Amino acid sequence: MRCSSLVGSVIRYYPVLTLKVFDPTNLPDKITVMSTQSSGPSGSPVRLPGIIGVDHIGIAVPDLEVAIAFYQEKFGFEVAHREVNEEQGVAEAMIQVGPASHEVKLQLLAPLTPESAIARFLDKSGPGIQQLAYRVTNIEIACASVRARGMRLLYESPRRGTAGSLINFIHPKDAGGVLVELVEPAAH
Ligand code: KFV
Repeated sequence: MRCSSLVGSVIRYYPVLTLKVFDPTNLPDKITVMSTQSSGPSGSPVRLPGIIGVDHIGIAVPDLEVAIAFYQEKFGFEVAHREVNEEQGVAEAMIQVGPASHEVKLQLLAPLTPESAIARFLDKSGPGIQQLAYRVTNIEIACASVRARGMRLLYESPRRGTAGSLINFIHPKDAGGVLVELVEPAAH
C-alpha cells in the first residue's frame, strides 16, 4: 500500500488516533470530546468526558437555619461550608455526611427571593431533592459533550457555583426528570 493511501485509511477509520498523532498538544480530555457518541465501536457506553463522581445532592428548603438545625439534631451532620449566591438566588449550606473531606455532600438550598429557582421548586413540589450534581474535571469539555449528545444546557457558558466552582445545568426534561448540575471545583 502506498504511503498516501495508508495515511488516508488511518484518517478515515481512526480520526481520534489521527488527532493524537498529528496534534501532540491535545490533552486526553480534548481528544475524548471529539467522540460525541455515547457508545463506542463495540457498543460499549462512552462515559461523558470528565465525570469523576457525584459532588452533591441539592435539597430545597424554605428556611436554611431550620434545615441546618434539623440535620444537626436528627443526623448529627456538620456544616462544611456556607455562602450566599445572589446570581442563583440562594443561601446555601454544604453538609458533610461522613468524615472524608472529598465525599458526596448535601447542599441545603433556601430561596433569597420569591422568583428564584428554589422558590419556584418549593411552590410546585415542596421541600425535597431538587438536583443531582456530578463533579467534572473540565466543565467546558463536559458541556460540549452534553450538547453533542442532544441534551439542553440551561446556560450558554458556565456560571459561578459554590466556593468558586464553575457550574451548568442539564434541563430535567433531557435528563430523565432530574435537574443535573455539572460542577468543576475551583482549583486550590
Ligand atoms: N427537578 C426535576 N424537574 C423539574 C425541576 C427539578 N428541579 N424543576 C422543574 N422541573 C420540571 C417541572 O416540573 C416542569 O415539568 C418542567 O421541568 C419545566 O419546569 O412536566 P412539567 O410540569 O412540565 P418550569 O420551567 O416550569 O420550572 P422552572 O422552575 O421555571 O424552571 C426549572 C429550571 C430547571 C429551568 C430552573 O429551576 C433552573 O433554572 N434551575 C437551574 C438553577 C438552579 O436550580 N439554581 C438553584 C441552585 S444553585 C446551586 O446549585 C449552586 C449555587 N451550586 O453551586 O451548586
